[in-house]
Amino acid sequence: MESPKRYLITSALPYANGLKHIGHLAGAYIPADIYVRYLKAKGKDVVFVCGSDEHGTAIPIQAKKEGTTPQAIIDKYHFAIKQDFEDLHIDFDIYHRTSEPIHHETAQAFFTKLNDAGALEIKESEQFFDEEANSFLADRFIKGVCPNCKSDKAYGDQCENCGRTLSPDELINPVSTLSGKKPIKKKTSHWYLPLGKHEDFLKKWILEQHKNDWRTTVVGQCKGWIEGGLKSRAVTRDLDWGVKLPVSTKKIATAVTQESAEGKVLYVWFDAPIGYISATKQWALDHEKDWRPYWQDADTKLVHFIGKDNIVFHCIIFPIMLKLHGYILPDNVPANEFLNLEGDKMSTSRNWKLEMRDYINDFVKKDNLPNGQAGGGDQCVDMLRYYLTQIAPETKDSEFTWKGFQDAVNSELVSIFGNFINRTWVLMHKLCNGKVPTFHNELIDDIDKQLITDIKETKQKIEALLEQYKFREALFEVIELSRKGNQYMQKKEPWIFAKLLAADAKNKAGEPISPAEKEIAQQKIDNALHLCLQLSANLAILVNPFLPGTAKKMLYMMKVVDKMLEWKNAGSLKLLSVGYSLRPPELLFRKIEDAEIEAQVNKLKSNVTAVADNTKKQNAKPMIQFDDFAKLELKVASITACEKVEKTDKLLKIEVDLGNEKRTIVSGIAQYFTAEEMVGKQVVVVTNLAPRKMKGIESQGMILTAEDEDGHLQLLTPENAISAGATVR
Ligand code: B3M
Ligand code: ZN
Repeated sequence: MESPKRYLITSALPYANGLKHIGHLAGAYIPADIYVRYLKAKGKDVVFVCGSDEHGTAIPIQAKKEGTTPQAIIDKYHFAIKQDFEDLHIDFDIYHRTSEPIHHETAQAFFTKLNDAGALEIKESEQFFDEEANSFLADRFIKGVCPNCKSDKAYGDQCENCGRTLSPDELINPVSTLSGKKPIKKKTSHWYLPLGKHEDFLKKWILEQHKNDWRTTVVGQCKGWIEGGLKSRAVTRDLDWGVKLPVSTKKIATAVTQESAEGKVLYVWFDAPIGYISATKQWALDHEKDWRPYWQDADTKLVHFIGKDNIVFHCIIFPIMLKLHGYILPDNVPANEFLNLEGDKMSTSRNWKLEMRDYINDFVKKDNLPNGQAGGGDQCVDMLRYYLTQIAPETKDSEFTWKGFQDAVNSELVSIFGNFINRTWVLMHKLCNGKVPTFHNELIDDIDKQLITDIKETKQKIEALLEQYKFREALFEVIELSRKGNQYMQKKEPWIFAKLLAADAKNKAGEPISPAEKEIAQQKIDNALHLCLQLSANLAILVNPFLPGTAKKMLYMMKVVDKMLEWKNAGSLKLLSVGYSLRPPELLFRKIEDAEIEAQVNKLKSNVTAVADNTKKQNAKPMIQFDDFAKLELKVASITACEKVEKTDKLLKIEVDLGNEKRTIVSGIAQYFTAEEMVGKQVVVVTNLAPRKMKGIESQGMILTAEDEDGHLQLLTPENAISAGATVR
């Protein structure tokens, strides 16, 4: 879309269920922020929206973990995440919340409009249900083995390990995450969005229209989805946390009764993207603007910045919703791949991660220097923004290493960019009295001309790259231009001419330098520093979208106002007026010391060890020899009868068949299994355990179970049926 009238830029709404890490930051927030800063420098009409995603099963699950309410969780994390973004200079125009009434109303109205138009289907089906928790098991309330990668970290909506989007029915060995029990199936009605009906539209819109301007990784994923056959997707859930299903829904009467809308909420992935719309509405209210053109006028360019696990929602499902509603479609969805950390995937459960908050505490806040100083807060923010952009996973997964961070800062920011600015300032104070020197046109040479061309071309290159969402390469061009500045200085050698100006300076023939020669020497110095200063001003403009704190500091050193940073000024060689006096040099960046890097790597390792130790400690028992193990007699038993032991909560009396003998076993598992469901099961029994009496019944063995940290309990059952009495070893 060539020069649209306005822009609406969105970053994925983070779940308010925990702090976010630098992988999120690099994926959906820094690139969006760079793009928005660039557009704003161009004077464009642009609104940058984001906010917390406060619905879905992730929230009540976290509440359970922290022993508190979902409301307390979203309040805690919404403000914490918002603060982290602010601290890292991610400058949203609004950071909204999906728990706000304006969002609930917007999402409900959206649903009603689609439903009234007949765009949704209502179907009754059997869904997993947890009898103990009295809850249907959608999304993260159900867990199992991933059909794709076989990891056991797959939820009813997505596999944590391979990222594949799933439905509960696809899970192998599904269990409830609420009780740890095997779920039953129960009938319920839901509203579905029939994606298949929109296949032709998607094919044309993505696979034809956008096949060249969208990232290949994004088009590739969409192609896979479309060609794999688009199934209808439920857009409602039986849950009590979320946006309530609007009961005014006219269509209810047709297929289901009014009651079936009760106790239902919108699926989190139905309401969350509508969060972009409600955020825009709130922003418009706050600024006395009209929100409608941003979603309704075809002359608006909508761009969604996300991570690759959100592609299907932003490229397929939400666009269908937008089209059905009559809103504009995204012009691009520059999704990023994943960022790994020190050779491994980031993982919350293993604590292998670097949260934004960690970096803020250890760098941004720690130095405690005023913002202006090298190593002060602003500069630390820019060091991270720099490295995360330099390694942005734009085309494939990439990796954050602390050594890489140190190298990027020390050998690029400090040694190339910072060094150029510093040399320029030091020399202009030493050789030009701290004032912008004149440029003597008659002395212009090819080296000067080349630098001028480089400045102008770099601006164009960066612009073209940013328009294509190639942030890594765009940033590279900025550094490249400062490298050229260093090379220019090296060729011009103003310090050599400075020597000629000394009172007793002699030329090669050993004769005193004439006043005319001295004048030429000064003019050559002037020209070199004049161009270096104009280049510095250009660099401030070009670096501003990426490293705003650095640009701000450069403005301070140049004693100029923010207006200079307008993009249209880039390429100009008249940014600093001759004779204008500039502030003394200050370092833009500080070096990262080896000790800081070591400390971070150690911290990471000890975090993981702490988690592992904790797990170990819980299970630690002294080492045994094989003979000790061989003392156990373990056999497979078939359960033939089972009943609850009277007047107890926990005990089941279980009759088992061990092939050549029958036994009675009393087991404390009545809170996990009903007597009925035990019958017919095969279990593993310790058969040589000394009998003991419980509630007057002699227990002649022990049934083996597995229990996880959250107290979820499972029986150990052979994979396939086997003869009763089979030996276990
Ligand atoms: N909260 C998922 C995520 O953080 C989700 C994004 C919503 S964007 C509308 O990955
Ligand atoms: Zn998987």
